[in-house]
Amino acid sequence: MRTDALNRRIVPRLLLIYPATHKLGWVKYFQLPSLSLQQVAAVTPAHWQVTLVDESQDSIPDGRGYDLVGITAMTHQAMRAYEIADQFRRNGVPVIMGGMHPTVMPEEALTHADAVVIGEAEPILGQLLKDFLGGRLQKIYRAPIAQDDRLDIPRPRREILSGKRYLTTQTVQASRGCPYDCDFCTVTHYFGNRFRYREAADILAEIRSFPRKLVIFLDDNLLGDPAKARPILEGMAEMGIRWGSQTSLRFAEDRELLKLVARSGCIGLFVGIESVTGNYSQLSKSSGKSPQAELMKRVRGAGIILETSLIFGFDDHDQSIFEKTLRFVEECVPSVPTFNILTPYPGTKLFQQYLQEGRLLHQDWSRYNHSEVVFKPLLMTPEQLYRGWLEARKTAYTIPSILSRVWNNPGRRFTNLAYNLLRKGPNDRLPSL
Ligand code: B12
Repeated sequence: MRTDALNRRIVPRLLLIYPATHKLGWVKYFQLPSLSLQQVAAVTPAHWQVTLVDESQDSIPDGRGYDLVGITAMTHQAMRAYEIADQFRRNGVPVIMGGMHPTVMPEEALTHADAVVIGEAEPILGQLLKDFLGGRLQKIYRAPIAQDDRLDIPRPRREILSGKRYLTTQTVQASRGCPYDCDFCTVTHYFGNRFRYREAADILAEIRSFPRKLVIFLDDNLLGDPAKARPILEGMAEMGIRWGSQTSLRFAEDRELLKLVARSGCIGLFVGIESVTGNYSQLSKSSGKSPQAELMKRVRGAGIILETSLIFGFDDHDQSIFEKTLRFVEECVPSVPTFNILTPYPGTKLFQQYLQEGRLLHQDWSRYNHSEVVFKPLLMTPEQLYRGWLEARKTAYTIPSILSRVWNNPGRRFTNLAYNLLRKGPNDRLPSL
C-alpha cells in the first residue's frame, strides 16, 4: 500500500535521524555534526529529498510526509534509536538503521527496523533504496569489507545541516580502516584491515572549498600511513589552515613527519595511550624504540595540543593503576588527559571474552558510555574501578594541575586552557556512587 502511495508521489522523502541520549544545554552548539548521516545523504540518489534531524537540536517529527526514516546509532545511542524507530513504525513509516551498533547487532536492530545496513553505506544504499521503491526491501544489506587501500567515496552533503549550529561543519574523513585490530575496538573487523585513503587531490579540493580556516578530520588515524598522509599534509601547508585529528602517537617517531605535521597547520591531536601498563596501545605494536614520554614531549615541543586517552579497567589493572596513571600524566604532561572506563562494546573480542566468562553486568546499551562500569574487572570491584576513575579525573583537573599543564605546553596556551576547563566541566556533576 505504501509503495502505491510512493509511486504516485514524484519525490520520495527520506528523514535521517541522529539520536540524542541526554540534553546537552549550551554545549550542543559546540558539537560536531554527524558525518555518518551526511555521508548517507551523499549516496542517496538525487531524486530523493533528504532531511536531517539532529535530536540534540531538533525535535523528532511524527513521520507525516516522509516515506522512509534512516537512523544511525553508536552503542550508547541504540536504546534511544530503537524508541524512535518503534514510534515511526507505529505511525506506519518504515525504518532503516545503520552505524556501528546495528552493524555489530543486526538481529537486535531488526526487531526495531525494517532493514539494517551492515558496514559502509556507499556500496549498498543505492540498491536498498531501489528495492524499497520497488516494494522488495530486504532485511539485511551487508556491505563487502573493503580489501584494497583506496577509499572512493563522494564528499558529504553538508547542505542537510543548514539551519543548525555546530562548533564547525568543516569535518573531513580522509581514511577508513585500521590494521591494528585491538581487542576493544570494532573498526578493523568492519572497515578493513588496512588504511584506505581518499585521493589527496580530492581531500585538498574539499578543504579548499571551505569558507573558514579550521578543519577537523574524523579519521581513526590520519597519519597511520605516512606515505599516503604526506601529500595531504604538504597540500595543507600551502593553505594556511588549522586542523586537528585523531592519530596514533607512533607517527612522532619520524621527526621529519612531525615537522611537516606542525608546518601543515596542525593545532591538536587526540591519541590513545590506553594503558600505562603498555600492553594495549597501538604503540606497543610499533617497531619503533622511542618510549611514549619522549614522543609526547616531541609533539608538545612542536606546539601541538596533545589530548591523550587513558583507559582504566584492563585485566592487569589493580587499584594501583590510578596512582600510576596520574604519575604518568604528571611526568609526560599531555596537554589534555582524558580518562575512560574500559567498555566492552558488542562486536569486539573483549565483549565476547567477558560474555563467555560471565563478566558482563548487564546489556543496557545506554550505559555503555565509558563513564559507567558495565563488567566485572579482574583485580578490582566495579565500585573500586568507578571511584578510582572519578578521583583520577578530579585530581588531574584541579586548577593547579591544569595551570601546570598549560604552563608546560609551549604555544596555544589560551586554547589549551579553554580546552582543559571544558574537560573539567562535568567532573563535579558525576555521581560519587
Ligand atoms: C569521529 C569519531 C568521533 C567524533 C564524532 C564526531 C561526530 N559528531 O560525528 C567524536 C570525537 C566526538 C566521537 C565521540 C565519541 N565516540 Co567516536 N568515533 C569517531 C570515529 C573515529 C569516526 C566516526 C565517523 O564519523 N566516521 C565517518 C562516518 C562516515 O562513518 P560511519 O559513522 O561508520 O558511517 C558509515 C556507516 O557506518 C554507515 N552508517 C552510519 N549510520 C548510518 C545510518 C543509516 C540509516 C545507514 C543506511 C547507514 C549508516 O554509513 C556511513 C557511510 O559509510 C569512529 C571510529 C570509526 N572508524 O567508525 C569512532 C566511534 C564511532 N566512536 C566511538 C565511541 C565509543 C565514541 C564515544 C562514546 C566515546 C566517549 N568516550 O565518549 C563518543 C560519543 C559522542 C557522542 N556524539 O555521543 C566508537 C563506537 C563504538 C560503538 N560500538 O558504539 C567508535 C566506533 C570508535 C571505536 N574504535 O570503537 N567519536
